Amino acid sequence: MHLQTIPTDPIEGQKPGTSGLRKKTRVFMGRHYLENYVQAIFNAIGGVQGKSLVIGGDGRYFNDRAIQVILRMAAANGAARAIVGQGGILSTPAASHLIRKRHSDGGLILSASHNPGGPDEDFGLKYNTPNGGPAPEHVTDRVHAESLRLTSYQIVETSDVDLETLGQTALAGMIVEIVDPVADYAALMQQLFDFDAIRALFAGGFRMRFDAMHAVTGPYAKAILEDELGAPRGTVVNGTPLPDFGGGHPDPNPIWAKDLMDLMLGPEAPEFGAASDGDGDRNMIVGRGCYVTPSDSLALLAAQAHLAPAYSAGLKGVARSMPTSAAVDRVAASLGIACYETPTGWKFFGNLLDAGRATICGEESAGTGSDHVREKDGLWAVLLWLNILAVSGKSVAELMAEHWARYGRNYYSRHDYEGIPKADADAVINRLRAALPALAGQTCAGLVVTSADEFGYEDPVDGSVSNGQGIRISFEDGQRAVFRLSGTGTEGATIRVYLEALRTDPGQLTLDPAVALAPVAQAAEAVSRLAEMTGRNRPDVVT
Ligand code: VG1
Ligand code: CO
Repeated sequence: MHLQTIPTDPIEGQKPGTSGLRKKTRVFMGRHYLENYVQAIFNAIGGVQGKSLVIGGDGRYFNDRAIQVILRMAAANGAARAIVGQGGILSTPAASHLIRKRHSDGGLILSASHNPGGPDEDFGLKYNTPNGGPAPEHVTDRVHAESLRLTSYQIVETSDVDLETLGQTALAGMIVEIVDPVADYAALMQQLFDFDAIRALFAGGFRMRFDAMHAVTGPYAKAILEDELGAPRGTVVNGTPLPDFGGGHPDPNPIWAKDLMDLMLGPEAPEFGAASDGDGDRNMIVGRGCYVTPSDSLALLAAQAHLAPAYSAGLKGVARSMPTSAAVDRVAASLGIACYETPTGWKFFGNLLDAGRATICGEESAGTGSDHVREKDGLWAVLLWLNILAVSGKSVAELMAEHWARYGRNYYSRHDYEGIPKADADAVINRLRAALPALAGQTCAGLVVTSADEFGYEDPVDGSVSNGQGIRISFEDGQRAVFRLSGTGTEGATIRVYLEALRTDPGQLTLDPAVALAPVAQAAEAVSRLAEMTGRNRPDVVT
């Protein structure tokens, strides 16, 4: 075993996006690519000498190989301890919890989330800070800068570490501790929720299906829902993590979790359905005959969280990403608590959670979470829903109907245009940006624009500023269109168009969402000329 300093050249294209660095797996497997990025992270955080790191991932192809490289590099850079999920597995929220619980100096999470996995698909890696959350922009900027001036990296030459056997071993002076990936997380969930009430719910015949989409939450969901809470065996489907997620996108939405949708909207539907993504931080919620949009789920959870023990004293505040619908704003107003609007990406919630300004946060992309960790948390959202269902005794459809009757309904849909040549996507956004100053007061496809701007955020805790976070155009009557470029794709550019329309009239609460959103969809096209400029007549994915 010996320490090596390997000369290397800076590698272009190591700029982290919305959630860490995501690239084609073969790019990560390319010569020095992973090594450069890991060394850049270590350098950016002032080295890892004497530090402890949590390491784990969603089990996708290359997860295990990458962990071996990271461990050898951490040891070579003088780290004192690596805490690794058994088999290299840790869901993103479980990793966040472990970083916090073990007071470690941060963690490395290997995942490309909901993106497909495999040698020709996607891989990703991100650094989370000691608070358990994704690195904020000033840290990722430093990582990028380090990646551009790197001349060498440190690694020890040694045989592979056994990732399967629980317990401690040594690697070139560094302790490698292999831990059960589920136990600590399951214990945390037990503290937050009324497990007795949920157990009684299942004992009383309540049935659900949890689709783990062949991704990381399978073992967590089986341990908690089936073993702990008494849901029948078979409640969790697709529960074994596979390196290629069974060939699909582990993306919990009505498109990629179609089997679950079909079940829930069909005659054999159980009371409740849920799914989670590749790394376990997203959730989809669907009741019998009733799909719940992520924005509505956030609002409902904020309104009913007091039914769960951890939130019985009320919420300090809530936060949502800018493109997320304003449904939760209406709940916050009624509760008399603050509601923050942040840029897309969980890293922007970190300061609000740390400062105790927000308790529950969420994104329209199926991410919801609270101050129990510093990541969004798929199973947490499912358990909070179960807790609310158990204590209220109501169905998902009843809860949503009552919610809309009280607060109004924010109809919502996101249209994704994928694989657009970057120049074309930039042209659409640049044209829109240039048009913004003259838009207010104009009529677009029959709707009057009430305001139009490009979202910029000043963090209320540390004052840091993030500009260029999406174009938002508000129309009369609570209708809104938002345009932004994805920061997580690995091929071409993805334009996301987010559409919203508020209806408060009791007769307007059960429309077909496509009908409710048709006027704002037309106005969005009129104002952006997206179809005309990209030649795309319809979105690739509608959620
Ligand atoms: C997407 C979502 C965003 C989410 C991010 C990471 O980003 O829109 O809401 O935070 O993915 O999710 P973008 O830039 O492609 O729109 V995931 O589950 O990493 O962990
Ligand atoms: Co994810």
